[in-house]
Amino acid sequence: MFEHVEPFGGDPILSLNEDFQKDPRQAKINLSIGIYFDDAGRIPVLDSVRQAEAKVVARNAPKPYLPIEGAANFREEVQKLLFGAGHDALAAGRVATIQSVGSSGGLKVGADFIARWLPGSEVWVSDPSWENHRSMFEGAGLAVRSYPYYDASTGALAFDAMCEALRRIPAKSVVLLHACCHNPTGVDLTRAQWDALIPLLAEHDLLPYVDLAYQGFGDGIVEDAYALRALAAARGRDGRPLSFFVVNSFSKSMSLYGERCGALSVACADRQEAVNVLGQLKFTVRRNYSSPPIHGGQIVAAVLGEPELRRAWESELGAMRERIQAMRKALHATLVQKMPARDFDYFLTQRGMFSYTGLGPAQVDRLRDEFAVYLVRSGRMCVAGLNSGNVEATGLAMAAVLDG
Ligand code: KET
Repeated sequence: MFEHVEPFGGDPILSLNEDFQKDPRQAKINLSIGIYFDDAGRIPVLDSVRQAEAKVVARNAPKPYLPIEGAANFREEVQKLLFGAGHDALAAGRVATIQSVGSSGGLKVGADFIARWLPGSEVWVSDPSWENHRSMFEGAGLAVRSYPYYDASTGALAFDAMCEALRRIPAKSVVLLHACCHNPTGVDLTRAQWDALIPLLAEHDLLPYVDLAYQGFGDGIVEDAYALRALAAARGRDGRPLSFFVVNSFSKSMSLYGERCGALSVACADRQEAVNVLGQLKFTVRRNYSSPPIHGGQIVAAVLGEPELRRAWESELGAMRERIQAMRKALHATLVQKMPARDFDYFLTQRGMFSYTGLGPAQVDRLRDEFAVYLVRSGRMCVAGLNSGNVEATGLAMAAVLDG
């Protein structure tokens, strides 16, 4: 029956993280997976989350199946977080939101919806992007292509080339965009660039699909939602509100990775469309995993909805963001000291958890084999894995690899 089944080639991120766990070397440094570690190298349990969870457990509530679309309080809090309470789009009832199994689950439900209702649409992802984007949309049966994004020669955004390419792609194509903290490059659009891009998308009848996995790690919770709010204010070619998808995640922002908390929201032109879209998202979920889990979503809803917990979370998230920035500075300082002729300013200008180091696969392999420093082979470094105990060693190892 299964003789023809081929071995799994492994995942460029998750398999590497598994290899790291197995590495017996004491002084190993994990800068591979996109996880925030604290200064002691541990995955933090946020205080706000711990308190929220205690409240959820104390309720001693029964555990029925959630509705297919997820818990109402969770969905409402997500909408307010993304768009701002009282936003016109929410008041108009034109946003359909489902609770998803991580934002990955939301991405796939959205991809399945597109495959069913916009079957000829191609999906365009940035070059480069999170490796799993391509894999997920292809897994839904969609053709995936890429648009220019990162200019390796300057380390900056190739914004003109990006716009030029998007002007030429077929109408109704899906354009995958990172709202902030681009994975893997750490290079984001400025507000002015979003303001220029959005009318272009509308004019060419393209469907934006925004991935917001790192809200709060760029400039702040509200600041990092700028693209969403600008999209929500935009009009399509027909003069009606622009339609777009957004998936968001609490894996990183609440350090809730394994609870798989995320959501998919679809902004529609009007309330009736939103009702129909929500219905079809439910149908997709029902014949896939039926309904999402309760526990993590209730923790998120409590953190977002209870003012004291919310304040505590915002300050904890702010501290994570600042710690990453401090690590960027520390790494930069070591590298500049070792190699003063070289430009390492990109570590300071790139945003969020990741930096694209420009190291090639052979250099990444050397870092791992000789120095036990793990990066993704694309040269992506998770800066959130640096801490005061390993940042200098990382800088010295990088300098050694760059030198030889
Ligand atoms: N989108 C992006 C851009 C992203 O980086 C991740 C995870 C996800 C979605 C999925 O997150 P979820 O936990 O399903 O809400 N990225 C890290 C982990 C992974 O590859 O799964 C990473 O890039 O290392």
